[in-house]
Amino acid sequence: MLSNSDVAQKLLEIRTLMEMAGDSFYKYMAYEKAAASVENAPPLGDLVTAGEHLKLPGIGKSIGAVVEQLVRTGHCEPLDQLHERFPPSLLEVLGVSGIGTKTAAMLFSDYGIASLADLETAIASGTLAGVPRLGSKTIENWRRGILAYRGRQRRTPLPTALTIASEAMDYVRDGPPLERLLFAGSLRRCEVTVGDIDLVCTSPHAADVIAHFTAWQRAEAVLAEGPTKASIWLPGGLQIDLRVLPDHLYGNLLQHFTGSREHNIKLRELAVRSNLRVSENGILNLESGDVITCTEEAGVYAALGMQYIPPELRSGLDEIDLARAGAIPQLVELTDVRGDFHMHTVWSDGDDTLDAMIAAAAARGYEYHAISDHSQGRLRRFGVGADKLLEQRGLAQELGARHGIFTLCASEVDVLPDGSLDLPDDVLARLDVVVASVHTATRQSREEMTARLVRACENPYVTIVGHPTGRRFDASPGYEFDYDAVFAAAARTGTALEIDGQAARLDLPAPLARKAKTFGVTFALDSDAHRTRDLAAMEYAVGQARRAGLTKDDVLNAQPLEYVRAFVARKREAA
Ligand code: DGT
Ligand code: CA
Ligand code: CA
Ligand code: ZN
Repeated sequence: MLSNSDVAQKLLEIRTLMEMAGDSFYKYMAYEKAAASVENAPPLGDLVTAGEHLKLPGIGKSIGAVVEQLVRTGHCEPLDQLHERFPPSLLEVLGVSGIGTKTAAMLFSDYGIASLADLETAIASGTLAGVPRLGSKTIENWRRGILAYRGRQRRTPLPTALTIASEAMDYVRDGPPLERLLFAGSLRRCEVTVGDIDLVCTSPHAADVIAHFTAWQRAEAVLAEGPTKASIWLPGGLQIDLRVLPDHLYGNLLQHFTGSREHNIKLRELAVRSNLRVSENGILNLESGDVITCTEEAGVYAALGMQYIPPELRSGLDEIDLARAGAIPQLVELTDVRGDFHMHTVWSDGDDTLDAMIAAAAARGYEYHAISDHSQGRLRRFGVGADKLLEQRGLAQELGARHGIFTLCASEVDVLPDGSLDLPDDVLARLDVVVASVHTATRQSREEMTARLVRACENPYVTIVGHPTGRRFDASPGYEFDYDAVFAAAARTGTALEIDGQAARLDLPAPLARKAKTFGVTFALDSDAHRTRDLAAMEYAVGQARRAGLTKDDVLNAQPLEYVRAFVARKREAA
């Protein structure tokens, strides 16, 4: 059955298509009012059953009948009729700024443009050039509008966005003198994908900084440009917003543009109760008229009577209450990380040699790390089987000693469909650490997958379950299983769950890690690097751990090597 907001959406669609069809203002506005009314009504299913929906404001007999049809069947006559005239894909065209219903109707009737893709093709091929009343400037604006629309539809993975943000920041720093520059928004909060990149900057030469920014060669279009802010588009549709203010406002500016929107709304609501108005321009005392400006972000939180809240926690959930109670946890930091349990070499599917990976891990300043090439598996020709693994062990220890790091001998074993592992116990027993991951038969039923992961946790040799949900941004939402059952099993058996920092994975996702923590789970933050430079993905694992509210105590590889050894031994002895 359609929800209230689904019904409201359909009513708005009718409204728009009616306008396109040239119906009168009063006729189509009635649908807009009805949509608003439905949105604010109690659940429509109940109302319709009782015939009460006709009592809602703005819903008379005829629209009432449409609402009833929608609720009961998901369809309705007016919309079906309108769809015979205009394809649903035409609505996308209205998402382009500068194109209204009249223009969309004209583009459809005169040029057969029925979708955004059609419009893009028509612009690119010059079909629309020379059409009366469509100047080249209008068409150029549409082209930019399409870029903007596509950008809004598409979110960029955090690692990609961080790379681009740092390139943009390097470029901005190369320009007119500035004081401070940092990325804000969802990127700073370590959200796994970002809608756009927000940069905040302080400089006495705002206009010059803006002019330099919009002149960046990599910008495909300048979307907006004002004295203190600008937005540009990069090829592929990623937007970068830049805001420049004087340095004494840096704390206010950064706080405002870091968000989240929900966090800022809650903060503002709280402030209003003390007669304070919070914005990027300072905190205004509505009684005295005084403005508190903050050179540092912590000053904003202090002025509002609370503890500093790290960006990763600014989700609008419970962080403001915690901060007021002084109960914000001391989140784990990159510098707390003493090792990395998950990395591959050319022995399996990695790109770099054992020596190069060990040297690179040592260069990161780790105390220990594990080489965890894939095991042979039934399905992997490139894996490291039992014999090769024992050969690797001696070599790895030697190389580790040479590079000044403790190299643990590990394997990333496959968890087979029945939950058993693809290396025998006597081989596992000779490893320092075992990472067990699901790589095959990922479409099992929820029950089978749950049992499979629980069984993996129950295996005394499994130290860590690798990338537990299997989600990949480029490929898969991950397999389905009963999270609670697996978290409980991990906690009960002393098995760590991984937060895999690999760009495409970020798995466990932060909301699940937050939940797992409530079960008492221990976490392993890993890079899952397949080449030396990807060891830096540890940063992303830490970011997700922070979003989950994890502290150093929750993280196995934030502990000394003896602790890790004891963690492994405890589980083996318990069996
Ligand atoms: P995104 O870009 O969709 O991944 O998410 P954000 O959080 O980066 O959102 P964005 O880029 O629209 O704005 C960045 C932050 O700036 C946002 O989290 C809060 C603040 N902000 C920007 N515009 C507004 C506004 O109109 N109202 C409020 N309350 N906050 C705003
Ligand atoms: Ca943003
Ligand atoms: Ca933005
Ligand atoms: Zn792996």
